Amino acid sequence: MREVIPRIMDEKETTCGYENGEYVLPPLPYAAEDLSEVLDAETVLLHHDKHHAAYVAGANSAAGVLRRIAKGDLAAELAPSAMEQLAFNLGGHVLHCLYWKSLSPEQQETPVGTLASAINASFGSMEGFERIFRAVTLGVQGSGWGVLGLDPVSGLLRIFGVQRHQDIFVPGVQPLMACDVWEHAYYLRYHSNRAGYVDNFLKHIDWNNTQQRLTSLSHE
Ligand code: MN3
Repeated sequence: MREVIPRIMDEKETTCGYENGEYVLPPLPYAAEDLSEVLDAETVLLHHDKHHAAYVAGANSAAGVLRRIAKGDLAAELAPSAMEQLAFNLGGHVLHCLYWKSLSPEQQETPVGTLASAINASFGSMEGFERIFRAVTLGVQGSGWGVLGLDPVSGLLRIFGVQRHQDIFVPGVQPLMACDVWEHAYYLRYHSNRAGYVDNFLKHIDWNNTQQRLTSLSHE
């Protein structure tokens, strides 16, 4: 009989924190105060150390419940709610990992190379991208995200509004860049001015990271 393989992916290949069978909170890729041009350090620390950490804990808790159900130690009737908890919390973990890497402390030049070509092919121009990105992120009702992703059918880049952490509507979309528009992401500095936050976010997108993600997908 084949041995059960506990992991199907090398830990180094995961795009977010996972070690020794547990989801883990990766450190910020910069100091919290380094983002001061776009966000205050208190918001960044609360967001990372409290909110993101809570999604990591929630994902581990739900995954633990599902493991116990699979073993027969808990009733199978608990599976649908545990699955919903996993989707919400793991979705939060994935998108927050992407969010931290989507932000750059320095203002960025517009993309070049293959990413610029992909943006032009998908939106006509950088202005076209920004027009849709602003409208979608500002249009997210309540808590959610604006996500730049790769459409698995056309190979074009698309911008999606994601409700909560998991309702993205098109299965198979590969997220490349994400803007958190839950109020905890921006309220201390921007208050109800989500547009001001999104405009500043747009100036601080780490396009190198987006380019790397696009390149790694193109080579799969
Ligand atoms: Mn958040």
